[in-house]
Amino acid sequence: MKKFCTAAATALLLLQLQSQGQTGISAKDSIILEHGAHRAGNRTDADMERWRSLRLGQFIHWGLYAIPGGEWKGKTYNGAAEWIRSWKEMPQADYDNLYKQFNPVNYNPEQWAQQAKDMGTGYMIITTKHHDGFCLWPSKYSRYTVAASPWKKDIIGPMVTAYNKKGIDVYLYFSIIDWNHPDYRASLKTPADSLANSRFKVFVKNQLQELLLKYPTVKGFWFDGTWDDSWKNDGAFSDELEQYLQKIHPGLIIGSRLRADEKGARHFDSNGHLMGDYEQGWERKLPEKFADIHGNDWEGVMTIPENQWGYNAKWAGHIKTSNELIEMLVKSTSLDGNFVINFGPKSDGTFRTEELQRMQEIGQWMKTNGAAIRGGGYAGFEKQDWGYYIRKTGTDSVFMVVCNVPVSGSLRVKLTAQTTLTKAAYLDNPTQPLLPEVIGKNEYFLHLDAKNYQTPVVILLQTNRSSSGDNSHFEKAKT
Ligand code: JFZ
Repeated sequence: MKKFCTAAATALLLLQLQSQGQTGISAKDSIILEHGAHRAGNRTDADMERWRSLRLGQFIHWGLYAIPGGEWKGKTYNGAAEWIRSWKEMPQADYDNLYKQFNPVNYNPEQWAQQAKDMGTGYMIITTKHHDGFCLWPSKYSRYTVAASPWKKDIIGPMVTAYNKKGIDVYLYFSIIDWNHPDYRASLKTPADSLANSRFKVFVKNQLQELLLKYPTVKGFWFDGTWDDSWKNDGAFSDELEQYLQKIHPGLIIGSRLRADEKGARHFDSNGHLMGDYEQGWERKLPEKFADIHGNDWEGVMTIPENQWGYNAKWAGHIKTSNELIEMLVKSTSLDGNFVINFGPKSDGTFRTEELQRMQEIGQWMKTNGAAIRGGGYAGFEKQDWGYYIRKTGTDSVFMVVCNVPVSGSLRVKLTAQTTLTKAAYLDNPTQPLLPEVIGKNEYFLHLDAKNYQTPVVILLQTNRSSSGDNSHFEKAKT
């Protein structure tokens, strides 16, 4: 009997282990979930490796909201320009007729792609359909599309082609919330609501399938508008949808904002495991330290002004400078994340000068220093007073990105035991080495050239270490 019990227990344990392997849950999990995370740890396939290496992205919010640009009948809307339809001062019928004016005669996707390329962008995300429901592609499942506008033509196809031609990957933003669709329900209160919701789910699936078939080179979806009860309380559907999309388009990248588990938990399932391919909740804020990311791939999305994604004619409040955006990009890279800067083109298809200027200035910096960003990641230690360390993934090359030059002009670099600094040089001037001053055991000062630095300066370090596999040979210097 005892023997039998042990055998049964072993079999049960084996069974459990097997199912855990399939679902990505671990023995510590308190809840058994059918629609929780299906994988433990980050994806390691080539598509995900590529996404991870690109680091800098361009987000574009473009749609009918660019026409009012945050104003209606002389009044200014204080919210985010792309939300103007929800403002009581703007009759919804007025908004829903804006498509009759959508005619971006200066839309030049080749130029957009060139500008993005010049900024140093590795990938871009375009709003195929925002909350208003207006489709920038001629969807056969909707009448509320570019096809009904004076412009008539597809916006998305030429954009995908132009960006791909420049080597930039394209991701499609898609809002589940759809203010235009008669079957969209935020919550399901009656049997009629449930019926409408069932029809809506078919519609969503059709549109997504259509996008993948029409634009087969896209690399992923960027989902949004998934916070309403109707969506959150249907974890089975978002799970099925994710699997369906990745089946028809292997390698497709989908962030954590799409799904909910069967208990309504979003991004992270009820056991705390990330759902989807990367953490997609870093919006207009960034993690502070490596511990904040829990080892997950992540992406931060950032607006240049405060909370404005679509075109707003009057930017109010603080507008981020190129240097601030560069520092955020550096910080994200140093914490193993991607950084995506948002742009809101005007309704005629051109970018405002403030945005063009930032694209150019960031591009200028990326031209010299992009080697520290692309393929860069966490170096094994935290932020320093002078800035950030970034490691070229899988190598002994470590970049110091100096965002704050000390008044002394001296940067402290402390290595761990068994590690020596073999070389330090400005990234933009590799033949002129910086001679380190030894100030302690494996501890150095690098004396910067006295000059007025206008943008973050990058120093490339080469190190020599006797042990292998140890990543952490620099540590925060004690000051
Ligand atoms: C959403 C949209 O409502 C907005 O218009 C824009 O498209 C943005 C990228 O996404 O807004 C959000 C969504 C999530 C958070 C904040 C704003 N969030 O998680 O903090």
